[in-house]
Amino acid sequence: MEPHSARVVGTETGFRYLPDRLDEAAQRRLLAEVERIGEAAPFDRFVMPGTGRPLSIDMTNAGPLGWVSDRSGYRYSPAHLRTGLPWPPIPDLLLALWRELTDYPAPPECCLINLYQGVGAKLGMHRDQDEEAFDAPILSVSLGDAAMFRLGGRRRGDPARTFVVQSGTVMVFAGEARTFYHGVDRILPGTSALIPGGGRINLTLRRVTRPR
Ligand code: MD3
Ligand code: FE
Repeated sequence: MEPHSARVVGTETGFRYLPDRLDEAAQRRLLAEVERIGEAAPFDRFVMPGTGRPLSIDMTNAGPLGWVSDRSGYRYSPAHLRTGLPWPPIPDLLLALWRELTDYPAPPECCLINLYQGVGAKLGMHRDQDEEAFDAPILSVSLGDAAMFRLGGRRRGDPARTFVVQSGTVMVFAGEARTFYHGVDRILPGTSALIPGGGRINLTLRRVTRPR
């Protein structure tokens, strides 16, 4: 599917949309990796800083640094908040994808894994700005049920495009697109048989610290 945003946003912004970049076999391999990661580093329902309100999705991480949230704020942590153990390594398949699709000179440090299950699962419009390496791209991989993804611009009020992201889709946000507001409006249940019981998984690869 060709999202209008590929046209409207334009390649000069650094946004790349690659539907079906992972075939079914690769999707299944990656799902198996996510299940392994989830056993070593159990998914958490983080709460928002300040309000303490829980998010509507579950999260875990792979890599040297994991994105976490609690009442004191968002941050990157070298260890799982409950187990105290380091996060499992980022799967090789994802590191290879990063090397192939970005020209960034250092590997990603965080693979944040978002699990969307149930009708209320969504992610409000936000920017990813907890990283020091703001020049590094972000790479996203979707598995399972399709989602309505919303991509805005640099400012919260900028016009936004909404399009469907399906299992196997890879997106790269580099350059200006790295700063764009984005969110997930809702999941389209029953659109994929990949995940037992349904649901959607999104993996984002991020460079957190500046390479030295
Ligand atoms: C555009 N995840 O984890 S991935 C997130 O589908 C997040 O779970 C969504 O936003 C999800 O922070 C969207 C696509 C994505 C990721 C990072 C971006 C789009 C982005 C950073 C800048 C601009
Ligand atoms: Fe984000």
